[in-house]
Amino acid sequence: MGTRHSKTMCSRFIGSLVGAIVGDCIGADFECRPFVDTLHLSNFLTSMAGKTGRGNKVSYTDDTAMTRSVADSLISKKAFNASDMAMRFAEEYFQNPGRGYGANVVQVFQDLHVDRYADVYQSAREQFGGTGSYGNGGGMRIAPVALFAMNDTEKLIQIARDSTLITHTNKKGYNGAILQCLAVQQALTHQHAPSVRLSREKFVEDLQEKMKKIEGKLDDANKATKASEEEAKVKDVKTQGDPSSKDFFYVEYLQKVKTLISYGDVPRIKIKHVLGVGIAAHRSIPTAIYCFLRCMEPVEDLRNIDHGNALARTVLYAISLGGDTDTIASMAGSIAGAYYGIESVPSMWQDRCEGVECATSQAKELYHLATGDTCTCH
Ligand code: F2R
Ligand code: MG
Ligand code: MG
Repeated sequence: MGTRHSKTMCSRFIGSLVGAIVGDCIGADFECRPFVDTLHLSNFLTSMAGKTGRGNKVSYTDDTAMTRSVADSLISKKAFNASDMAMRFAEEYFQNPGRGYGANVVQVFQDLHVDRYADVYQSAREQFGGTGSYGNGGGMRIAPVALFAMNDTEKLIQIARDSTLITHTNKKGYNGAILQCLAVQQALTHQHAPSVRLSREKFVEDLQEKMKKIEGKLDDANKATKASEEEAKVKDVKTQGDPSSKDFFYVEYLQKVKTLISYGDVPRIKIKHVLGVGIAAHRSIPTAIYCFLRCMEPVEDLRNIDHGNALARTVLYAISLGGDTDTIASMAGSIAGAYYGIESVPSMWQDRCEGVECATSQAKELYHLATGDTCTCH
């Protein structure tokens, strides 16, 4: 297919998956802490740098384990295949259950295994008394979908939704994953031009435009589960509230992101309060987008550990907010990596974080599937 896409695009593919990994690996040590002291974070990085020889890697968690399965499935099937992806999620979990999975998603893996993947959407629909999970587990693993469907937004939205529904059927869960996927796509496809900086306001407005269409549409997620339209409506009433109601939930969260960005240096406590740092998709995915946009500029709170690299700043800032640090840093890292490319991921981080080699090779395969070109960088 020629060389329409430059080496830089390939670097951005790798940057996105590796950016996600470094966020997960470095953030994992701080998960669930209400506050993260930047001195503590700085000490952690120093001890990470000092580790040499065997066993010097910082481990990844469920975020990366599931992202790897999404990428493997898309690469091996060259399309979205729900059964294949579900099987990969569950098998990966049973091989390595100690990666810090969400409390309820484990039940989905067990049901999938027992039912032998007969209906891969059934168990997730039954979670939380039929309301489905709104955890951020869909968003945390979605980056490979953005790479795979970079050039086709409709396909991207469809795959993001259908792949998330395997575990998360609550509207906030799967629409959050779609939002995160769109943010990675926008960062990836933004044309870098000398002296033209990304407009942060426009970045958010473009996402709002897309989410307005998604949240304004009658909910059709259950079609993906092969239920009839009527059944889907009944289920929606039972599980999500009135399916004809159009709530612009994420559009409103994005408005808060835009306002906070316009304020400049806002104290971290305010970000935690307004956007959240929790395990719920809606209290973490807009936060990750905010972290990426905010950290295009220096952050006063990070002055002791900021070495001027905007990608590193994004990951460290996300962790410094506390709460669901591995996941918010991973999602913010995947957006930042898609924008800045692999060259911006500090080499010590690449060297010390588990799974970077695998992510690099998956990114190259996804680049080939998306563009027809061979990735020769890195
Ligand atoms: N699980 C964790 N962290 C906990 C501590 C881990 C510790 N460090 C360790 O090593 O063990 N992190 C991982 O989970 C998050 C992703 O979770 P996911 O995949 O969305 O799972 P789940 O179980 O579906 O949802 C998570 C929790 O959200 C609440 N919740 C979701 N939907 C709900 C609903 N409809 N009603 C009420 N609550 C709902 C529940 O508390 C779920 O257990 C990432 O942070 C990942 O890193
Ligand atoms: Mg995790
Ligand atoms: Mg987490």
